[in-house]
Amino acid sequence: MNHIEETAARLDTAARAAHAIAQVDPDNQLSLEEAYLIQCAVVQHRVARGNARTGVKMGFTSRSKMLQMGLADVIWGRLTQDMNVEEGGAISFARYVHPRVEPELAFILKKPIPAHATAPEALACVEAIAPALEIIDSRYVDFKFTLTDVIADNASSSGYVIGPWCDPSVDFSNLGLTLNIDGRVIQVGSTAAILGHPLRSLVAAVRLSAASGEPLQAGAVVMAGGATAAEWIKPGNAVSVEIEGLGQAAFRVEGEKQ
Ligand code: OOG
Ligand code: MG
Repeated sequence: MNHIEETAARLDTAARAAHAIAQVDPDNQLSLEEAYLIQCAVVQHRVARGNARTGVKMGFTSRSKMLQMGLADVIWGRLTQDMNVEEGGAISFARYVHPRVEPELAFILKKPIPAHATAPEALACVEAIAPALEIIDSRYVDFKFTLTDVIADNASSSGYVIGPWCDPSVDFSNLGLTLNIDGRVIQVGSTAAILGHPLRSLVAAVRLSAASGEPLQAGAVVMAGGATAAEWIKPGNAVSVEIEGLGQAAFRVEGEKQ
């Protein structure tokens, strides 16, 4: 097994066993290209177990997230069917290492988007937008990583919850949003935090996917990135996001309270 395959297998096993592992590239020896090759191989393990690809997620598209994690480059990751958590449903805490949640906006496409589409051209291919939550779960000890570490770990992706699909012709450039845990507002923000306009995140997702030879298809979901810092979640938590004019998405965390 080569280094890429061996590292991917370690990350995949860590995700399945919900065990933290040591960083795979603490000294930044890998190139970005190698890190994405590892990510691609990690996702192939999931696909080989029968999980279809459902779309992509963007990371570090807001200043809050960049500051929280100490990294300033936009990254992307691949979503699979098993990561989709039913809206209003529950996740089992035991299946995660140390999960966090963040409020996002999701897109779903009605047509493939050309690789170099402008923002208006990309918007014309969007079927709908929705309030969404991303559950991130780094497979690394203490949720600590370098840029190449987190890319290899599929950008910490582990779950996503999508609320009601809404008409994308509304102006969603600056919608107020809250992240709520157990009935308390825990983060307040705006969709404008996502690269100034979430559509910019979609344009970047289109470009990056096409550049890696996997252009986004009709039906693909794109998670635009956290609009605020992420929050830890624990067994018993009821979590929701509310975006002005779009509605809510929610889930519960099941498991033994510590
Ligand atoms: C990496 C993933 C970042 C976002 O929305 O910015 C991300 C992490 O914070 O663990 O999903
Ligand atoms: Mg995210």
